[in-house]
Amino acid sequence: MDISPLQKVRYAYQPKLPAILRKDITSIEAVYGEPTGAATDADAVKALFPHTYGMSRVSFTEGDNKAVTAQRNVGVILSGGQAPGGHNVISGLFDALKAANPENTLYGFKGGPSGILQDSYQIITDEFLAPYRNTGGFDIIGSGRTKLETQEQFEVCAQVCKKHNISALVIIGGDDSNTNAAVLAEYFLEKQHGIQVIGCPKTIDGDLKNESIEISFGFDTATKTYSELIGNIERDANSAKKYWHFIKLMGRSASHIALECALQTQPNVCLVSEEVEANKQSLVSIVEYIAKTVSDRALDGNNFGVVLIPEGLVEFIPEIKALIDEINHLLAKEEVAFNALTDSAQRVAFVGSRLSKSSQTVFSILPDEIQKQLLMDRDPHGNVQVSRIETDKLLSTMVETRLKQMKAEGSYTGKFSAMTHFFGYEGRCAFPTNFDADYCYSLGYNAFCLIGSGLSGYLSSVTNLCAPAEQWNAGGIPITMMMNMEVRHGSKKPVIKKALVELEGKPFAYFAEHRAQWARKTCFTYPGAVQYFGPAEVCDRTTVTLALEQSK
Ligand code: FBP
Repeated sequence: MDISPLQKVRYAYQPKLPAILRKDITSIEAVYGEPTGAATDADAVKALFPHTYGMSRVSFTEGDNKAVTAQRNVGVILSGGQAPGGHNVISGLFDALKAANPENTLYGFKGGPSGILQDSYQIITDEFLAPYRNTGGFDIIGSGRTKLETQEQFEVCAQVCKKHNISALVIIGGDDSNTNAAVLAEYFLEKQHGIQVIGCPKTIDGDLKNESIEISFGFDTATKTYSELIGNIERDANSAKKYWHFIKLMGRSASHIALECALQTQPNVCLVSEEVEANKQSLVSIVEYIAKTVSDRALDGNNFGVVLIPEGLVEFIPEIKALIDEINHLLAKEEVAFNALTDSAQRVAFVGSRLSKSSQTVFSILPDEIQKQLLMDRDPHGNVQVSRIETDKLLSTMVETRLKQMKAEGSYTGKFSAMTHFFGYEGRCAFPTNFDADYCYSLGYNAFCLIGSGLSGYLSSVTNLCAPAEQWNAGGIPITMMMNMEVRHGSKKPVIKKALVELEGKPFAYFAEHRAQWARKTCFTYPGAVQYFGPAEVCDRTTVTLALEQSK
């Protein structure tokens, strides 16, 4: 592998662990807290998870755990979209496993969950792992979006594990992958296969969180990477003073990424999907709001600005949400007839003619390209692939049209020239920040401690993240406590409840307090590139979201 100078020096970085995980691994003991429930729909979740529902929270403290040294083989799977730090989860897991017993073996299943189904694996050794430590990406073993959901698949997993004498699996994934981890843990217990399952909270989207999972890994690095780019664009806009930049940001349904980037860069507009939904804002009113901001700034001679758009926005605009729901049901019901059509115009006509009157009207005002994008394949979990819907272009085009009307009416006199961008993939494999490097290594190390304590159906939890790493707490929470029932592919399923932006939360409140000023004036802030070496206040700072959430 050809390596860059930064990659070379990052190999030498020693990730920081919480104090408790720095102890001799045989003296890290699990302490059990209160039994847990579910996010909502407790009875339904309990009925589906008789062996893993209601388990207690766990924290680690100094004590005695000689049992951790028993020889064991562990399998690891990277699941779903890339997030910076995945390699460090594997590094932490590997180091803990070898600290417990040098005879232990780590199997990395290749290409995501399909790797275990196909028994495709890589034995992780120190030499193999070395070039991946503290680097971004999931290329060490690859990732994938195959969903482990049928009993047949679970049984294949059990047989593959037995073949290699694997007694524990670590699944590194987001909400959907950890939902699968919980179902698999339940199945292994029911069938008495003797295979533990532990999840690790991954996703740049930041939507897998609660009080025990303060943030999913990758959010820190991804938002800092996007914020650097947004800051650079803001400075360009403020220098040339001739463009409005519409920037769509990855993040699926939740607007955590857009909000965090807004807090870091202070753009003129940042849409927050959760607020759009709460206020039942229509597409037309969103366009009106942006057009008004553009025209107000034009009064001051500022024909430039920056608009941030969360990628999931369309799903939260009430009339478009209703349209998407109808399309989802329709595509699930008429899958065969729809898939038989190969021409995209025919597909649009097929769907258009089967919609309710109100959804037909909404569908018809959308530009052709957006209509087609709404019909693209669902992901394996039945979600619309929001990252492929060009909301940035939709909004900039509609704002331009509205400004032309305003000009004709005499209420707008400025110049409007728009550029569109989408920041997503460029943030998912960046070198993890010091925070993500430390956090991920700790999550992996901690995952092995949960295995060594005989637990299954737990999510690795490291908390108190605004404090220096040595003060972090380590433990685990039952995955079932994050679950509720939701409609997927047309029927109700138990899934981890997505954590959306809370409109009563401190990060949104701070944004709401400042946005009018950021809209009219030019208050851009320029975060600059992620720094790996230098003063701690630059290199080790957490996100603004986390800092505000944990502020007293
Ligand atoms: P995960 O939920 O799997 O972590 O996905 C993160 C994500 O980057 C989303 O923000 C985005 O919508 C999606 O992946 C894109 O998926 P793909 O990589 O399949 O294009």
